[in-house]
Amino acid sequence: MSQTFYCTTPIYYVNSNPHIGHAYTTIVSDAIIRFRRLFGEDAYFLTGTDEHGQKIAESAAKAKMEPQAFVDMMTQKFRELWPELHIEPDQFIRTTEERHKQIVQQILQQIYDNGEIFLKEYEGHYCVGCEEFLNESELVEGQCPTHQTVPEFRQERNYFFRMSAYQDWLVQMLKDQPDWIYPGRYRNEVLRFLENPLQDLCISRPKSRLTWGIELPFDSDFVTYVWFDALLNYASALDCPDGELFQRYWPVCHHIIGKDILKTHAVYWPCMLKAAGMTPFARLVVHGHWVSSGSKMSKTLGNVVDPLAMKEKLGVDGLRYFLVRDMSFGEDANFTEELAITRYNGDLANNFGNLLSRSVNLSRQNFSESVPECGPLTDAETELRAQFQNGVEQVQEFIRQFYLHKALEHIAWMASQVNGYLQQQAPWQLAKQPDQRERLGTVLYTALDATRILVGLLAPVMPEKMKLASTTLGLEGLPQLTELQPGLLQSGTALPKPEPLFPKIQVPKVQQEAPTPKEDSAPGSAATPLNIDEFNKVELKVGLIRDCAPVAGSDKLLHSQVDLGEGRLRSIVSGVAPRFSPADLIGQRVIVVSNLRPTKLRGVLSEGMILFAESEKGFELVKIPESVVPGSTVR
Ligand code: ME8
Repeated sequence: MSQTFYCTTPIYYVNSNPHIGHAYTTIVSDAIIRFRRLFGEDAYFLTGTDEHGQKIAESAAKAKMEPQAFVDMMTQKFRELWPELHIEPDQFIRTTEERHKQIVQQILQQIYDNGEIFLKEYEGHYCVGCEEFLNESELVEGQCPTHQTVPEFRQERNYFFRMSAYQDWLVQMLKDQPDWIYPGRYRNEVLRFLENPLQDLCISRPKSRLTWGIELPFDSDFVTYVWFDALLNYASALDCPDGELFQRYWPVCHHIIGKDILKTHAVYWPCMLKAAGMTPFARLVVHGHWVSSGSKMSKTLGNVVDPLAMKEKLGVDGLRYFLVRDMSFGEDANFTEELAITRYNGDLANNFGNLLSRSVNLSRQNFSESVPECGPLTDAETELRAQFQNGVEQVQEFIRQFYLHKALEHIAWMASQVNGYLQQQAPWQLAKQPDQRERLGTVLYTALDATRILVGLLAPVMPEKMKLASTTLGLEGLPQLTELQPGLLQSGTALPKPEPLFPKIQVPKVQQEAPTPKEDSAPGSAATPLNIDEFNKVELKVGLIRDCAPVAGSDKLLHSQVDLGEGRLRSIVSGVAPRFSPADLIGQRVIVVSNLRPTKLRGVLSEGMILFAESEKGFELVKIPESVVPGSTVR
């Protein structure tokens, strides 16, 4: 029997339209599911909408609509968006569905009967944005740090869930299963939160204040707190506790969420499950936020990017690729149109697209529009084949670790290896030499065959474009996992005329190109002395290199994502590829000139300069101790 896998997204609030953050989590989950299916697993994918609570009731009132009519209208926007983004959930759940309400009531009753829910007088600070009471210690200058609003002070009788009783159990779970909350920094954040005593959780709202919710089964004067209702969607969608889906998928439940809802998922949810006598989820996988000008993008803050508008620019699959590739999983990432187009042009138009079109076109021209025969292999082909064999395993490993950005980085590297191979073998020259025909066939076969493997690896992220690419390679369908090994392309397969898969996009002209630097002064000559005011104009900062990859089509350039403590990563290109591999640089603390005018190198945005010391090996890293935080000034 094949291995099972269950992946959920948060169910999104329907108080306003879906935005790029919602699209991100859902696209990442969809890609994970497609990868798992490629690996032969039986994978199930759930998403949906969260439709109760004060925030929704207020939005409905603003829209002058009944809550039910309002949520019926809004949920459609999410449901209809997903297919447009090539997202194919197995199920879409709404918390206003009768089956969900019944399960919430059953579980509440069960926990109440177990004596874990009690009535108490309560006062506290309620943030409607979070739909949560916040402790004094969680407020920043009296405001909710996530929504930057002053919470309402409330005093009322409410039902409480005895969450404090589960603190020791939860801490032990986190210690026993280090990967349970992933990546580790979020596990550590939860452990730090649990260093303080865990409070009991208020799980009701009096109907005198809010009627838009699920009635408590043991007191009709109250409705259920929206988070207690919403979290249960993950189990109610599978017909817990006896449904066949629940039996099959609950033990392999993976929740993918943004870091904004870590506490509810990592603390409230496992305690609720434990109290209801259910096993906790298998894993909580947490990603960072897309930020815009240093602030989180969110509906409440009103600085959101519309996914449909970006889809018009990059195409759906181009947008999916950019989102998955450019967010280092777990970290925040900056969203700008320019970065998105730069990534698209670099990885898709220049690297992969160019590889596909030139290998197909050259084969069509020279081998009667079909895949040539592969002759004897030289070291160059053997090495490329080995890189691809390892590459497929490496990509699988990254996906299983939820390092999706690394998987795509590796695939882009594999594509650039094939482009490098073509550059070296120069089939366009071989084509001019009649005695090199067999060799020409071998080179083009190798390039086409490698491209076929890339198509299979990229299909979970770009399903539609890769279907087209596989047609361009004359394949009947997308390659399966067992076919992702070199040498399986059938010689003689007809190659249809390729359509450009990823036409290049013009980058909007927001920044001027930097002026060409003056020639270096002659060796041995003294540089012109600067006065201190002139020197002070140069801003030097400590940067942490979070990610690094070769620039497609260049032997010299490396493209780093550098954390300067600005709430986003800077894109910086350095000409040090002959000396360092990306792995040498990732994780290093370096000095960055941070106020250089941004420029483009080989089409890649560079927003600063990493300083290296010249040496007999070319360059050395100027390392900064780990105790120095990214963004520190160097003087
Ligand atoms: O919190 N960057 O719903 P929500 C990346 N209904 N992802 C983002 C993002 C951003 N800037 N902004 C939002 C809720 N997201 C609850 C969830 S689950 C039982 C209940 C994504 O509409 C990310 O996944 O506010 C985040 O966790 C989620 O949307 C919050 O969606």
